[in-house]
Amino acid sequence: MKCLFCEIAEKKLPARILFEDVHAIAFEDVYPQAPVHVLVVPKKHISTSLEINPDDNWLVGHLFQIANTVAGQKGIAERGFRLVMNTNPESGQTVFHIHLHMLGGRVMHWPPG
Ligand code: DGP
Repeated sequence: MKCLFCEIAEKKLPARILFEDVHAIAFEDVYPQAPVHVLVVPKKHISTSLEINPDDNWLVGHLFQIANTVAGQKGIAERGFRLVMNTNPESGQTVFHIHLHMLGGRVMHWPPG
């Protein structure tokens, strides 16, 4: 079965791309849950956070750095933003290719529900 985020990373499907390098891509979430809702996605296919290998540790750190960059571009770095990675169905994961949600532009609530 085709992976949605692999297809976006390969430009086979459209997305509003905000950042891209050889390792990762960041694009607007199509169902935004906040004024800023960006998905930061590695180009390497990793299904869930449970499949992150020690060799991928740098890549996960890279996703956080990209999220910081995009938060700066969006002007919300100082106000604050939330980074979330869902793992498996009870968390709400629906796309099984890891991605960091970067949410901001409004006050976030806790617990997140
Ligand atoms: P999660 O539930 O954590 O697996 O997050 C998946 C996110 O992906 C969800 O917020 C909606 C978003 N999404 C689903 N399909 C598409 C799509 O085709 N394009 C974009 N840009 N986002 C999508």
